[in-house]
Amino acid sequence: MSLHVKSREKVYPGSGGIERAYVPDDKVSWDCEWTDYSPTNYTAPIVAEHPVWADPDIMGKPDHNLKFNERDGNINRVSHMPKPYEVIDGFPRNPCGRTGMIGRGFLGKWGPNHAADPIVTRWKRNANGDVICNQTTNKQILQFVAIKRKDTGDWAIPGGMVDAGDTVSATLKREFGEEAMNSLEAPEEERNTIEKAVANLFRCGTEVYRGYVDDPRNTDNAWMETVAVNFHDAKGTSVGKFKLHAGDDAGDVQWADISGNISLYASHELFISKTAEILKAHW
Ligand code: RP5
Repeated sequence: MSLHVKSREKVYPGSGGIERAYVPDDKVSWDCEWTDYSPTNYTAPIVAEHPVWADPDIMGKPDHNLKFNERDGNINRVSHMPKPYEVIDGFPRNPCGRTGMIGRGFLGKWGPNHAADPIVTRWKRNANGDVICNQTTNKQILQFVAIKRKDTGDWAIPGGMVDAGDTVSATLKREFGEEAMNSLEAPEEERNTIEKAVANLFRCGTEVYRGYVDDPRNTDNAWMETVAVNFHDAKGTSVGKFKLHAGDDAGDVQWADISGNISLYASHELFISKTAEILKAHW
């Protein structure tokens, strides 16, 4: 994972203008001593109210009983990073360095917040059904199911949080169903066929990434991690044949062309570029 970029964006998304403290590139690493570091303390009101998906507030409560770097009841607080994260004065510390903000922002969990990202792909085809190649690289063009996020307006993989006690594979299917399939242009009676096609495609995926996400919601004490899995419909006869409906209330969904020019939410460009590499597609 490269240096924090999105995790240092000045204005915290959805906060109504709360700003992070400025962190220069050379001070991101915790190895660089910085005695004057004065991060903004922000936890969104909705998180502070302690809904079911969020941890209790542990600020000022060093004797809290959250168990970091291990399974804590049905909550997975183990990081996908190679080493356990540090816990300083009772607070988990972001393994990728400073973000200019402490507290949890909009993230529910202290420490890692686990997500899963389903990357559903097909080859781009012309009206005759022939696969289209990029004229410069002469490589086949890949498309993936992209959604437009309501919080930032960025295009993204339709991923979501792994609920307490849930598995990554269940989350991959659920999130794809909720965020992308609901907008399929299909009459009600076709839904069964579509659901079967999705269930089949999701039986066998290729893991393309497991680890930290440079998400704009990250703080020094709470951060996103994910498992991104590719489900490729090589023949375009399964999920790949369904049209996606853009522009309804559920937000935009589309088959987006994959190339090196693509700009996506958080670290999603990295996951998409790895997918293109694995499938030897145009980038
Ligand atoms: C990203 O946030 C992950 O890669 C995943 O796509 C997403 C999960 O958060 P929500 O979409 O549930 O807000 O870091």
